Amino acid sequence: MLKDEDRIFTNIYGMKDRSLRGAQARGHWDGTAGLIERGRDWIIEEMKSSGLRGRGGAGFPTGLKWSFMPKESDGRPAYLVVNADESEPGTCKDREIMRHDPHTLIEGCLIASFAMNAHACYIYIRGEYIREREALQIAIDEAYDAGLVGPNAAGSGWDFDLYLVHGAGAYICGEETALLESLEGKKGMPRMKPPFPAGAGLYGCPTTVNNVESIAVVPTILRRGGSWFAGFGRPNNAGTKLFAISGHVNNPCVVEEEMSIPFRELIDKHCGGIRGGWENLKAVIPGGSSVPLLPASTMDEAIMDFDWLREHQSGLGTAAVIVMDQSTDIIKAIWRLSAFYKHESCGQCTPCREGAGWMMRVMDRLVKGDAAVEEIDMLLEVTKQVEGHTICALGDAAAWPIQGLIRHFRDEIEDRIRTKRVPVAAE
Ligand code: L3W
Ligand code: SF4
Repeated sequence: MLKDEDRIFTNIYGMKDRSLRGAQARGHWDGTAGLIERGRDWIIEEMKSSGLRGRGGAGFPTGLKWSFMPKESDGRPAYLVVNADESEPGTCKDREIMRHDPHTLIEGCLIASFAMNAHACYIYIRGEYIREREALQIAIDEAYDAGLVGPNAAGSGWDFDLYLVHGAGAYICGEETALLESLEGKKGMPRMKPPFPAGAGLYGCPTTVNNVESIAVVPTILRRGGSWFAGFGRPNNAGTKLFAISGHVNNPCVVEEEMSIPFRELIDKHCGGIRGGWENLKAVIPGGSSVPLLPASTMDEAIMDFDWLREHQSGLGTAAVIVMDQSTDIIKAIWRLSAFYKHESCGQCTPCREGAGWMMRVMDRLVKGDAAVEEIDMLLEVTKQVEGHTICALGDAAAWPIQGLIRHFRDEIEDRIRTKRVPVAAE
């Protein structure tokens, strides 16, 4: 288990003073100018050596992403955009950072912006996060008042402005290019990639989009060294990580742990075990609603990191761990996700727009057992027509949960079709 002194988030439970004074007393904003003085190349190399992989779901190496930004300005300004549009069902880790540890994020914004030659950073926060927006704005104002942000930020010689912008409740605005469209004042619809944002992002300028947690860990990584961070977890799965655990555990929570922690240890140490005991576990969605579920038998051995979960046909995603016990109507649970993705599809590409509705309508009937057994394979075929054939990852996200359901719970679907016995809650 991670020791307290190795935790980056010193106030994730909100028990301490989140103001600037409190944050500084816990070591934040310590020697920030000195880190910046060491220069861009040093910062980017240190981030590469830390092994940090993006915490927003895709796990793309952060240092590598930063190195895609132009080294010298070609006349266009560069931007850092922080994706705080945390909307993936089950995911509530960035919320805790913004509520309780906002200065960790703000200091990270300054250092990361400097590393990418950006004088401006936008934090795009989901519209529903009203309290988080208030907490973050108070912290940004404090940082301006203290000279940590603004001209000659933190005495570093770097002029830096930080803007907090809020969305209006669309899940798709968490997709990085839809987010940029929204920031530009347009309808939040994903762009074709390439070009990636580093080549042409906000207002057509070089832009890096990073998740809140990815940026908030930067100052501590640089203060302690990339090799310190790389010392946690397994190779290619480095660092400490926030896990948001919800569902049928005794104590749902958000906790910072070592990457690659066994699933059983995570649940026993931090959540007081599974409701009704381990034998009552049915299935787990280990990384937010977009990744396929895994049955209890697989979770017995599970290692919570990118590679183990990928090798077992799931993913770490946002590390939002949704635990379901035997009382769960698993078909209805996945139907609910299908309804979500259908609702959130922006509709600009046909496989997603039509496929998401089609999949949801078949799921509607499967929940009631009102289908033919052959339709299970037909549904699977539709998920394969959607997967990989769309502009953004929402199409995959609509397909994968259904694939996981069929892979692991086909018997249960067939049984419902044959017997028409529907759990009371599913009616
Ligand atoms: C330059 C290249 N840049 C990739 C950059 C790219 C992006 C990052 C990852 O989706 C996933 C999605 C959700 N040159 C590059 C390059 N990049 N190749 O690297 O890119 P990508 O395309 O792998 O992923 P993505 O489109 O950013 C993110 C999944 O995460 N997810 C969670 C989503 C929800 C939240 C939330 O609520 N906070 O994040 C869970 O699984 O489904 O698959 O920056 O530009 N050659
Ligand atoms: Fe829009 Fe869906 Fe296409 Fe993404 S995959 S661009 S959400 S229609």
